[in-house]
Amino acid sequence: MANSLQSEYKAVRLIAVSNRTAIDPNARAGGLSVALWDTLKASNGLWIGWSGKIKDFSSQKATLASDDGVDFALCDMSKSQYEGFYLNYANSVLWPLLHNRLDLVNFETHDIGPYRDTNVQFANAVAAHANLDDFVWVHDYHFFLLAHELRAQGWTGQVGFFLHIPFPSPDVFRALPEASELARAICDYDIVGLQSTKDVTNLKQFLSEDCGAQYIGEEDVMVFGRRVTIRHCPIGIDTLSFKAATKSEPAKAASRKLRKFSGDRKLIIGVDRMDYSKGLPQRFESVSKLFDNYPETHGATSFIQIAPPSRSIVDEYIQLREELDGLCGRINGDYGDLDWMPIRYLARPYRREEIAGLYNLADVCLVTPLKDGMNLVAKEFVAAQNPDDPGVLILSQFAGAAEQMTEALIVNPYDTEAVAKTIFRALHMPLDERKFRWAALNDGVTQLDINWWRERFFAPYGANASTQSSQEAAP
Ligand code: GDG
Repeated sequence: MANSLQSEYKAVRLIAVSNRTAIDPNARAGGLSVALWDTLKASNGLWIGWSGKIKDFSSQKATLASDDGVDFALCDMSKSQYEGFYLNYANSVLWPLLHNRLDLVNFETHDIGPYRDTNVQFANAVAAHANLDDFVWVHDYHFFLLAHELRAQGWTGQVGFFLHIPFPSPDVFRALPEASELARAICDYDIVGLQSTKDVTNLKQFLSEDCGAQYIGEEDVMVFGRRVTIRHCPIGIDTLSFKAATKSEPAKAASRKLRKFSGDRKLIIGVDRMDYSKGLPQRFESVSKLFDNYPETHGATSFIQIAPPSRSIVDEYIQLREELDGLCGRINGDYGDLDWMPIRYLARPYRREEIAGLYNLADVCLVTPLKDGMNLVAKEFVAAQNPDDPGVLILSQFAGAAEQMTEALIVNPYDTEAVAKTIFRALHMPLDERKFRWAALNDGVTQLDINWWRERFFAPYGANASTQSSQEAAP
């Protein structure tokens, strides 16, 4: 199966399915959109997703559009579907569960019905627009059931799945009342790609303990009478284009603007969707402890956090916003001075080029999620550095990226005292050590980029595929 997968994907059209597509400017801050846009653009593919529109009732008919070499088939949602599928099951049940936050899962009000219905709706859109010899590539936790629904309609074509967020340990996954249904449905995909080796181990363990999966070879399992490939595919960024973005006019303008405000102070940066998985309150506490424990940083160091709000009508996200507003106010109130603002917290999105310019200017980047599938910010920061005077990456051990980016300063984000100490170390790291660490990280980010990720997903022999050139033609 795997051999035919790779040979076919170069010749066939890709059909991507994800909840949000990058045709919607509001969805462009997400890592998934950033990653898929370039991949589809290079392959003249079709992208099926939510139109972003909420209608009185959901229409089963997708609207067609096209933008910059990519075709789109966009499905509307009804208000009750948006609430039941998107806000409730996907983002208040699956998102916290898969990020190990059982305390935040809405078990009492949870209802898989709208999730099932939406997976049927999107499976219908695939069946209406794809041919059997296309390769259907489904993305993320919104669509665990999609291949199962397609198979139920008699679809025999190839369907792959990539999970952008973590797959938790079997005991955490078992807490979901519909764990068996979802696991059964995952097995209707031909290939399942996961971000980290931990995710692969967790899924394999669940399938073997709860679904009787038998392992054949390094990657393949026999389960429910099917052969399924489970592959470790850590996502990368479009490194060359990101490096180019740091040299763009908007990048230079953004860094000039910030430099004017910050003077010659050392700069620490964080860039995250405002999400409880990203560990922002703990990060603010760490910065507060930096100012507590190291008075010499007063007036000499500033922290800038860019945090565009997301899912801002879900309760947990409203609470997070309030918590961050409070923490930032307290820290600036405690430590700030007439001519120095310790924390600049900007709860709004910036252009990709502007973000690239800010990374380039920063001395230290804080990527400290409590749990993260990969984390693209860590890779973008490295790509944006100046080789002669690179900044230092501080990275949570709980980000998928920590498996690859071992030359970063790896921290436990819950241990805020230790993170403060690590920030201080990063601010004073000698140039030689900064250069040495950055060069190793930059090699990884350059070689294992977005093209490498796509090649690896489709590659015939998982681990061996890592030697493939990132310059190979796009499918
Ligand atoms: C999921 C997984 C996995 C952020 N603010 C702005 C902005 N961003 C961009 C960053 C980066 C992306 O958004 C965020 O990357 P993450 O990796 O943190 O992504 P998630 O949204 O959590 O997405 C994650 C990812 O999928 C890919 O598989 O890495 O683990 O959770 O690219 O630069 N972009 C712009 N303005 C902003 O203000 N333009």
